[in-house]
Amino acid sequence: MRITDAQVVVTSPGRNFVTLKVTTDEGLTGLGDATLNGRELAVASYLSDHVAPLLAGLDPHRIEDTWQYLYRGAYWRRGPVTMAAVAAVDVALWDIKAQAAGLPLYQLLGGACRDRIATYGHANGRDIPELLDSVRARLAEGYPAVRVQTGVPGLRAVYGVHTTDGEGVAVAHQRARPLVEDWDTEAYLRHLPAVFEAVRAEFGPGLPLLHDAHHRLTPVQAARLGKDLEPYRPFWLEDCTPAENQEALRLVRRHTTTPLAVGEVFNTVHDYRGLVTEQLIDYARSAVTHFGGVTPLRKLFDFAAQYQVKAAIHGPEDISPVGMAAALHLDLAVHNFGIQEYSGHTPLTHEVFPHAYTFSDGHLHPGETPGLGVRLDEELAAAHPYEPAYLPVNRLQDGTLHDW
Ligand code: CS2
Ligand code: MG
Repeated sequence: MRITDAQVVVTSPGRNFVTLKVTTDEGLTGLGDATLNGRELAVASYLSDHVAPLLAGLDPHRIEDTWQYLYRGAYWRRGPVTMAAVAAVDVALWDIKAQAAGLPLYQLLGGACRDRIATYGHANGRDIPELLDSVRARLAEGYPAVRVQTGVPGLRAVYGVHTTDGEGVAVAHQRARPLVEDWDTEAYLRHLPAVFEAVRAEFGPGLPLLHDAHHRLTPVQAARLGKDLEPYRPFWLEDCTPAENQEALRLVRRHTTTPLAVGEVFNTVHDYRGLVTEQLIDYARSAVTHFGGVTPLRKLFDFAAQYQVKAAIHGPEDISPVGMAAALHLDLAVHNFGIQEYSGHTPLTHEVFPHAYTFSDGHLHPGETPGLGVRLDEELAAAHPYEPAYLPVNRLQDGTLHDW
């Protein structure tokens, strides 16, 4: 079998997605997700200008060799744009190989280690009562675990939470310039333990509760937050400090038993190495889409397993159904699975990407369709073209731009 063509499709059925479609001379086609939220066209160009011309004529079965060719061969290794592009090729080739074998991808990864994939959903509110309603809504949808995010008294707009003027987060994503949100770390640190106390009081000790700090704390602030949350037994504290400085987590770890999760902005195993071998984290959160594909993420999870670090793949709305399906095949096959983030997609997104995976009773399953089990309705995709959109930024009360 030979690759005959590779096309990039950028579509916006509610938000932007970048998809690579690899075609072969035997009629099989494979899909890969290359969506990099807010920087989509950089990856689209990387793929169509620099990668697609290299793929024609290659044997799609040679996944490892093609991965090494694109990673080592480029000289300029790593980085989110490169690794999202490499991921799209890798996933498309796994899709083709599994279709050729007549098997769902997870079977080629060793077969199922579990029957279904536990998820967590997002609950958020401008204040505690609104958050409690949101948790209730996630539980009614069947989610077995919930991430809780709230507004902070005195702040107008906090990421992931509706602004006080009633404007939704989704609107912010569609703006031609980034929405400016505000931030005050001390106010947040004072408020969050009360949020956890209220959620525990309402829903009891058994509900797994997660929280995402979005890289906004210093090491000592993160250590204090971890300690302050300990009485409420969080499932994890995510991205507590900026991602560039992995050593910060040594200080955090020394002071708290709150489990730590990181990795959604990491691109390679090298970002994790010390964190895993020193056992400074509990969950590795990279997405297939931003880590170079199924091939390297499987290697990371196998490495992490030796240190009791678990897989918890990033699954926000900006991972397309193609990237989500790839995650689910891995989740089913790796032994050290922890939990899968799942935010779902708009109904139109599900139509543009018809898929075999299912969500029921708070659990996902990739389905039994050969390959990834996702297709692309190209006509519908073309009817919803790219729309410029940015993630928000945040500034401190004095106007200083702060960490994401
Ligand atoms: C978040 C994401 O899902 C998460 O944990 O951190 O919403 C993240 O902010 C976006 O994926 C950025 O594109
Ligand atoms: Mg996160």
